[in-house]
Amino acid sequence: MRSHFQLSFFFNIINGCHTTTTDSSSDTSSSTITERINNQVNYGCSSTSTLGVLTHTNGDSLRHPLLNISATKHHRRFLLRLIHNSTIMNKQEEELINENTCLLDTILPKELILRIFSFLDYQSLCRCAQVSKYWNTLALDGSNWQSINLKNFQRDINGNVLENLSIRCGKFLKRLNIENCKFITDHNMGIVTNHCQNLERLIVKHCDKISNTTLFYLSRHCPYLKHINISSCHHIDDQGIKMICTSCSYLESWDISWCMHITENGIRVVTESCSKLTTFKAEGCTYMTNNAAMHLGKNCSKLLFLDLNRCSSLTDDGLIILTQYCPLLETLIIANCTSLTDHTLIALGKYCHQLKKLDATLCSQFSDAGFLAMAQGCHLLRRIDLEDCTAITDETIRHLVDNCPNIENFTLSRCEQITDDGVRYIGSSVNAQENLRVLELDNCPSITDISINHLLACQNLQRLDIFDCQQITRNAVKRIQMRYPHLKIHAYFAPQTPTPTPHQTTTCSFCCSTSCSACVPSCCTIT
Ligand SMILES: *[C@@H]1O[C@H](CO)[C@@H](O)[C@H](O)[C@H]1NC(C)=O
Ligand SMILES: *[C@@H]1O[C@H](CO)[C@@H](O)[C@H](O)[C@H]1NC(C)=O
Ligand SMILES: *[C@@H]1O[C@H](CO)[C@@H](O)[C@H](O)[C@H]1NC(C)=O
Ligand SMILES: *[C@@H]1O[C@H](CO)[C@@H](O)[C@H](O)[C@H]1NC(C)=O
Ligand SMILES: *[C@@H]1O[C@H](CO)[C@@H](O)[C@H](O)[C@H]1NC(C)=O
Ligand SMILES: *[C@@H]1O[C@H](CO)[C@@H](O)[C@H](O)[C@H]1NC(C)=O
Ligand SMILES: *[C@@H]1O[C@H](CO)[C@@H](O)[C@H](O)[C@H]1NC(C)=O
Ligand SMILES: CC(=O)N[C@H]1CO[C@H](CO)[C@@H](O)[C@@H]1O
Repeated sequence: MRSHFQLSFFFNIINGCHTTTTDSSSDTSSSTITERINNQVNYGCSSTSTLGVLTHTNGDSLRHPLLNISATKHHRRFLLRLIHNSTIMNKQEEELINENTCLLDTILPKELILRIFSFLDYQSLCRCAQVSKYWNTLALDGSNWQSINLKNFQRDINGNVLENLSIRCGKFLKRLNIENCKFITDHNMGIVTNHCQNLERLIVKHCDKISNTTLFYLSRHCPYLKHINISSCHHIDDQGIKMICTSCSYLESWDISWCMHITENGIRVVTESCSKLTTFKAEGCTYMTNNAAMHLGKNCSKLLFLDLNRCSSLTDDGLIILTQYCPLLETLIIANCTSLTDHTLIALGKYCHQLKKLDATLCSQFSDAGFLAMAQGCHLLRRIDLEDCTAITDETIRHLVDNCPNIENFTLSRCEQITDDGVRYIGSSVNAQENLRVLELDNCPSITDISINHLLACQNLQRLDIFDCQQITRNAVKRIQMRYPHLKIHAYFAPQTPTPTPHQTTTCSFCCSTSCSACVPSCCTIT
């Protein structure tokens, strides 16, 4: 009900913005307003954008100078609300606004109200826009609309809404997320890019109608683009990649996951053009070959985040070169890259000393020896996911716990060779006792209540997954829960299946009274 209300509200504002705001400031005058703010009052803002738009820090707004200007208690509370709790206003607060708008309008100059509005998300802005004509103008000032996320409205956003919104935001818009907005076409994006030439971050994941042409428009109009996310856009291919790469020189983050038409060649173009690349996501890309991985490594040595989930063509050869050239790598996801072996882990230990997160789910060829080599080089690991690494034993746990003191989240689901000894290494490590937050041990059939006892030492554990560990009893779970009431435990106890014993007593009724073997089966019940 509420969200429906807000949604229609949102559309009214977007659709009606030209008619309701007869005195609405044009793009040029709104930019002079913000320029004036910039020149006259700089409230400890960390940076000023190229546009002259104020960008605010998350600094302590409790000590915001605005609170000094409007000294009354009433105003203080109201402003604090606006600054801190922007999403939803209740009835009382709305009344408070109504009571106080006039007062505020006279106390605060336009620039300061604009400044307050810059803290609000767009739903709240739309609410403020309904308060009065004056507030409407200010709330819809383009400077307040630097970031728009339409993901939650995906089913309702059609091309016109987006076009109108982009006209409203103009050059102020920097971040646009239209994930899953399936009605949006290349034509709409042409209008958007034309009006919003300062776009820095664009997510068009799953926008099925978007093709090469949108990338062409971006290349023509949006030179400041830094992050582009075209995940699951099936109509984009190497042609589009080439266009955008030749003109957007600030690109540092790419997501081409599940783009089935982007080939090794397209990836090579990305890597050769974007030397600033720090984030690259290519989930499920069959064309992410060893060659592509080598290009990526050799050309993008600043890479911090790399997601190669399910890139099934990759082998050690690609990963070894890649790791060699990317010493800054902090996050590596190689889940379901099933051809990789210990050589990849050895290379990681040798070259990637900054590694903090590793997801090696389903890398079933990784073994204890590989993890020893990796752990000896990657001391900063905080999150490690080894689900379905079926070849590892307790030794891997020992190497990791001994060498990586910061491990917070540790996943060992379905590592069937893990025993209580492995869990003992965790429980007896001073670092793990202090740092471990999440431990997933589900489907490890050999661990028993002894493991739970070892874990009693991990005082900061927040979640423990032990479902489908058949040898763990309710009592052990109760014990650790008593010690740590806030610990989330995911345990599941299968209902006791009666194990058929050779000496079961069989009673037969009706048809036969004595010898069971002689009974007609349908009239026998086992007790
Ligand atoms: C977009 O704006 C135009 C011009 O103001 C208006 O006529 C139209 O109804 C709007 N469309 C939508 C869907 O918002
Ligand atoms: C607000 O006023 C108080 C007292 O007048 C002063 O100490 C403080 O520095 C002011 N805060 C800001 C952010 O200007
Ligand atoms: C934010 O506002 C809502 C609704 O008025 C209220 O329930 C919530 O407690 C507020 N949160 C904070 C942190 O003030
Ligand atoms: C991408 O653009 C090229 C050239 O403009 C075209 O040949 C190709 O068919 C387009 N691909 C898709 C999937 O639309
Ligand atoms: C692309 O967008 C999706 C959906 O918002 C997000 O899950 C993913 O992390 C994004 N990719 C990058 C590289 O940020
Ligand atoms: C792993 O990849 C294979 C194909 O490459 C796929 O069939 C399977 O579903 C994937 N597993 C997971 C858990 O993603
Ligand atoms: C560990 O998991 C918790 C809870 O899911 C999460 O908040 C935290 O960011 C994770 N830590 C790392 C290093 O991924
Ligand atoms: C600019 C740059 O470093 N280009 C290199 C990209 O990678 C290839 C090999 O894969 C090199 O030949 C280029 O010199």
